[in-house]
Amino acid sequence: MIIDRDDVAGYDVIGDVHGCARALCQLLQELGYQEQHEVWRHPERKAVFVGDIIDRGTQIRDAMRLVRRMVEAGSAYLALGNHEYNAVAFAFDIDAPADCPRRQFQLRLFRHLQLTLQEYRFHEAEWRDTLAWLRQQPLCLEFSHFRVVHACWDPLRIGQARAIHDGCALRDEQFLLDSMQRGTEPYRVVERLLKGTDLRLPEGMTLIGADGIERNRIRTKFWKKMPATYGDVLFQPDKLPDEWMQRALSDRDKERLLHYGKQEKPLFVGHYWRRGTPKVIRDNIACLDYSAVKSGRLVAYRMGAEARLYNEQFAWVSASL
Ligand SMILES: [Mn+2]
Repeated sequence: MIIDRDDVAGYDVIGDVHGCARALCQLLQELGYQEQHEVWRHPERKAVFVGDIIDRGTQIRDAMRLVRRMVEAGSAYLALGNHEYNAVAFAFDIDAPADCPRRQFQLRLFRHLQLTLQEYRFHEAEWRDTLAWLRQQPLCLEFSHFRVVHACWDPLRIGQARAIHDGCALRDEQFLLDSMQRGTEPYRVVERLLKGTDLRLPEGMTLIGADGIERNRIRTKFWKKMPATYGDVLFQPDKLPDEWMQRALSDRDKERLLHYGKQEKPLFVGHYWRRGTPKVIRDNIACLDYSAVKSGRLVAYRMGAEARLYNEQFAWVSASL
């Protein structure tokens, strides 16, 4: 979705909320927003959410309602995260037989959605309505001087997403169905935009993450020019053993990676579970996910009209409220 005609003084881009509604209220207040008639507004600014409003936290429904009200009232935008995608996909056309590959795909999403489904269990109609609303929201946002996507800006995949309802691609039933099938273009669009680039670990190697899940892939940077080793591109909280960090990338590995150029518009992402004090990755890339929920921070970046990003523009609250 392209937004070039907003009459505002600036935007407050907000990282993964993950059900931390109380922290979100506190952050909005610190940014100068006020709640009027159940909608948080700023007299001259708008908020932009990078996605992942649901799952993990304890006030998921409150967080979702708050964000939806802001978007519907025109005081915020939402770009979908992989968790919203999971919720939409999980619930879509669930009558397929259990042995059909799409149903298998949907069932694998369940473990991520348990807390959300639990909070909505006595609000079924509201949940269905929320899912229908999420399907109308975009997978990426482009403003005149900056961009927002949950995990990775890949021009090819962004173009494919935009070709369908101006980036609100989940509105399209066939896109949504195909996105649940490995190897299709919609599957690649969703994976790339909402989960980023990754590399498969060498044959037989796996890594057990802090979340206890065993993986054979690592999340990677999509902005590194001419990387040589796994260590050059690793971008996730779980470390690799030293000898893997120094391992050379093969030509095939390099083909899987991307390079977001230094001259591109500033880009905001969430998704990556950062730790510590928020700072920019580069003067045109900032990640706003600082692990809200797990005693991390809920982070915003106050974007004005400037063409570059600065550490001084971050604001945050502790999200272990
Ligand atoms: Mn997230």
